Amino acid sequence: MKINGIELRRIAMPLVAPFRTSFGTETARDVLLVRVVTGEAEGWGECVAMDLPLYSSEYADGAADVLRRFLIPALPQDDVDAYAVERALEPFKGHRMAKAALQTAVLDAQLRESGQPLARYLGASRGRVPCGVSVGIMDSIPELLDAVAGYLAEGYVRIKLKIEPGRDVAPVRAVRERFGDDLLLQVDANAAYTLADAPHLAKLDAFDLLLIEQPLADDDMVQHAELARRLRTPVCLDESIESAAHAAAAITLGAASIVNIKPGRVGGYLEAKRIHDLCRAHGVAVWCGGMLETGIGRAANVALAALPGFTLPGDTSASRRYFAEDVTEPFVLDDGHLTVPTGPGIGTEPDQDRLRAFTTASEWISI
Ligand code: NPG
Repeated sequence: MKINGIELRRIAMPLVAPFRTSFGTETARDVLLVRVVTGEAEGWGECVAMDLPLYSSEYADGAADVLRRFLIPALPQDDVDAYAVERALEPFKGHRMAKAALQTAVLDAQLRESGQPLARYLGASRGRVPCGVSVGIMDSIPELLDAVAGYLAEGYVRIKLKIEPGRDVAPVRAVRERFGDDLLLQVDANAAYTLADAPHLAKLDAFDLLLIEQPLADDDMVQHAELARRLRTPVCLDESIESAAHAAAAITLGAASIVNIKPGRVGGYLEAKRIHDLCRAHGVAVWCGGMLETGIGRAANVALAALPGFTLPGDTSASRRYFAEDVTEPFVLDDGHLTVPTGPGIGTEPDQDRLRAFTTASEWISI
């Protein structure tokens, strides 16, 4: 495959409600999209970097800069496919979210040229995936209970509560008491605690959670292993796992018994699949995380979540969880599940009118 050119496009999408985590509050999604144009097809990739480097070191303007300055110029001239992109970008350190967006756009174009759906290419084993929802930190417990009740009424099969010091045990207790023992419930700390909080975090053991996600700092693999020994609640890693090598280290150390896979965080779907395969071989459950993606990123995540090792419901929520209007056909929950796209590539594309309406900037880079 030969690439003629690449468009970097920015779109601004208002969120239906502010989304608060331990590191900040998102009110809108400023998304960087990558569109790869070949002789026969075009492919889309969504960069999951946020506007501020708070979740990780990457941010949208930085991703656009590294793409135009280093990554796109390093692409091979001919015989381009997703693996060739991965090899060409390998010398550049970090910038996994930027690399993932470019690799995914190339992969999408490649699969559209050959008429193959992404889910089949990755080895998916299901036509629909069960969906969980991530619930942001709320000002009060009644507000939180109302939000959870609303999501359960929509059909979500698992609830994830964002927590932070001071807003952890009480909200979890309230949700467990109100919705009962059968509710699949987990928490996500986004690295807000230290090992000194272990006795406090152990109080969550009483609530029979599926997991606690990323309690400690990203680079605290050894301390996560120590924490895991002190908790009954399984420890799941998100921010700490940026590659299959990190996943292998976490499994060896006992730092995680469950892994959240986000393709953007790990540099793309090829590495995401390697992490899935590694975890599956070790009997470690994985689930698909989310980064407030539009339908473009969501479509690809749903394909990944259909692989056999994804044994826990993911943060693959419906479009309306975040957006009143999505840039693609919206993903709609059906009995708590999303249907895996069956068209070539990611199986969906942006609606041109809506794309235009959301666009704030666009730049074309000829190859
Ligand atoms: O459903 O797309 C989604 C979002 C799920 O909670 C979610 N994402 O830490 O996993 C996370 C979190 C996040 C939100 C990360 C915003 C980065 C920014």
